[in-house]
Amino acid sequence: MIGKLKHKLTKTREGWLGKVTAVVKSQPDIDEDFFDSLEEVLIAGDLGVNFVMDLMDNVRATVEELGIKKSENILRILKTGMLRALTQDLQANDNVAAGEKKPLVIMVVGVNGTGKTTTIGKLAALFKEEEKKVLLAAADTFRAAASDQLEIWADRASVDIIRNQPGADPASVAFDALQAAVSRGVDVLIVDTAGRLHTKSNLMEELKKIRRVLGKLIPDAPHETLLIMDATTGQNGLSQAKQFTEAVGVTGIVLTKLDGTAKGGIVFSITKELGIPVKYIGLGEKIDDLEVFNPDEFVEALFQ
Ligand SMILES: Nc1nc2c(ncn2[C@@H]2O[C@H](COP(=O)(O)OP(=O)(O)O)[C@@H](O)[C@H]2O)c(=O)[nH]1
Ligand SMILES: [Mg+2]
Repeated sequence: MIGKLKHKLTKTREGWLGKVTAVVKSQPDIDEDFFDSLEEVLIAGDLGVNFVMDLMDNVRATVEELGIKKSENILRILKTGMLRALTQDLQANDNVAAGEKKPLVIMVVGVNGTGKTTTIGKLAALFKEEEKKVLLAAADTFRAAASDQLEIWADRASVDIIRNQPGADPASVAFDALQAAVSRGVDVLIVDTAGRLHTKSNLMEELKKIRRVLGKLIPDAPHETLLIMDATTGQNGLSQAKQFTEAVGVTGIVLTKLDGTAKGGIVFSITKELGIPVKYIGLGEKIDDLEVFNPDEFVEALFQ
């Protein structure tokens, strides 16, 4: 597991950890210059200014407290600080647990191209592995190709799908799918949604309507609303994310495309800026390229 993660995070690790290591080598003594250089490479590494400020406070305090003089000790301190940042202030990082609710209803939201449909396919496969009965709802009816794409993933994961004509009311597709999920004894219903409509405010209204309609059949549905974020957009993804979290009550983030980007440090600013846990990470385009996010393993893989 760590091996794969380590491999997939190569670019992120090389992007800033390599630079931290270089700073440590060229500035063996911890002084103000060293702290400045360290702060600079962390900010350049897409960790987010606010996160880096907090982290630096934490690092300075630890250095002082322990009387550390040599910069070679800094990686260990950074690692501890980063792990703490990912786990503090968040409730237990409970992952979507099928079984407590039946059907467990997961709504998937996010900007076009972030990886919603792909992630749904991968999630379906994960639940199938747990021997859950899965149903997909193609409520992205805005683009004609979207339902076809979801159907391909449904086939790959060997799960059923409820779809309608392009242009059909997304909320009615979601409603039909939830009815089908109840009558077929489905364990997990995953609802795909559009990432773009004619205007952004329409999209948010549409997503709210889907939520309301689901809640009419099962009052606490959707039980989980996953926002899909593309790691390659770095800090820019955060303002988009805020729009979704304000409008539709996001309960967890899935950070996709962590393979092949140097911007994986975005994980830290997501946690800091949104206060919503990252629950899964996407590490590629294949069906098994999705992992439950584990902060310990993630930080371990980053520093190896
Ligand atoms: N490398 C990589 N590509 C991904 C990942 N997740 C999705 N993609 C790709 O991103 C593109 C958009 O994905 P899609 O699921 O259609 O996004 P949607 O518009 O949000 O539904 C596709 O080419 C996917 O193969 C990932 O974790 N890693
Ligand atoms: Mg899609």
